[in-house]
Amino acid sequence: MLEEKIQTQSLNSLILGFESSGKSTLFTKLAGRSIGNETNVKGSTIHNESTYFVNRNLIDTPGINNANSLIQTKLYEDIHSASTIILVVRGTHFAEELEKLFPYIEKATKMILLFVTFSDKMSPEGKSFAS
Ligand SMILES: Nc1nc2c(ncn2[C@@H]2O[C@H](COP(=O)(O)OP(=O)(O)OP(=O)(O)O)[C@@H](O)[C@H]2O)c(=O)[nH]1
Ligand SMILES: [Mg+2]
Repeated sequence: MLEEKIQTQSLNSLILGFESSGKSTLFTKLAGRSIGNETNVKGSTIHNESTYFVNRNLIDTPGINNANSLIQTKLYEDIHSASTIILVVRGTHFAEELEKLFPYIEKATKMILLFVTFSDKMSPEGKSFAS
C-alpha cells in the first residue's frame, strides 16, 4: 500500500505558474487534447486536471495568486507530492515571475523544467537577453 502510494506520487508532473501564464495552453499542447479552460480570464482553472503523459500523471493547476488560500494550500501539498515541477513563466515577466516562484520550489528536491511562454510578446532586447 505504502509502496503503491510512493510510486504514484513519484510519477506526478505538476504544471506550476501564475494566473494566465499559459499553463493550461501548455497542458493542452502536451496532452494533445483541450480541457477547454485556456482563456484570457484570470483564474480560469479552478481545480487540477490530469492526463497521462510519457509514463507520468501530468497535472494542470490553478494559477498562483494570493487570494484563495484553500487553492494555495492544495498547491503546496501537490508540489510536495510531485516528482517533477514544470514551471511556466511568461517571457514578458521572466525575472519577476521566476523570483516570486522561487519560494514555492526552493525546498523541493525534484526535477524542475522551465517553460517560457509569451515569447511572441517579448521585446527583441528581452529575447536576446534570454537566449
Ligand atoms: N500571445 C500568447 N498568448 C498565450 C500564450 N500562451 C497562452 N496564451 C494565452 O493566454 C491566455 C491564458 O492562457 P491559459 O493557458 O489559460 O493560462 P493559465 O496559466 O492556465 O491561466 P489560469 O488557469 O487562469 O491560471 C489564453 O488566452 C491563451 O490563449 C503565448 O505563448 N503567447
Ligand atoms: Mg489554466
